[in-house]
Amino acid sequence: MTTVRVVVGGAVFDRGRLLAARRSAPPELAGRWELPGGKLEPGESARQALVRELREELGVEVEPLARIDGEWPLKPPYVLHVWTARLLAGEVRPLQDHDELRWLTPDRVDEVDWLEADRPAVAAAARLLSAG
Ligand code: DCM
Repeated sequence: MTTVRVVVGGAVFDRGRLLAARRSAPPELAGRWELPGGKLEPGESARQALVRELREELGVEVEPLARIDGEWPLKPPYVLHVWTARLLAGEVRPLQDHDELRWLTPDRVDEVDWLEADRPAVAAAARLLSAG
């Protein structure tokens, strides 16, 4: 029996925009855009993992807000969960795993080539942003 392992992605909001991050690795994912995040470590909650990953990858502090309904399959045994999060402090910089970052208004989220798994959560995040 295999237990699923959670990768948590952050739909990071700041001043009405959503953060998109372009992956620099591995080669098969490089150039595609994602909601930044990563794997939960043993004993960690999704909120804790998201705060840690975004500190490591982007150099910022975020406050996780709420989980977006749904769970999306990645390479087994991983599944993607997405949480909205608010930027608390710092300027995002691509410190690890990414080579470009972009802040997108909700009408423009389709302008980047999102990884397939992220698309439903990106659409939900854009609806939340549009609703204010
Ligand atoms: N992944 C994804 N969308 C995200 C985060 C991760 O599709 N928002 C995928 C890419 C990798 C796997 O999850 O196949 C593990 O990610 P990482 O290499 O960042 O740990």
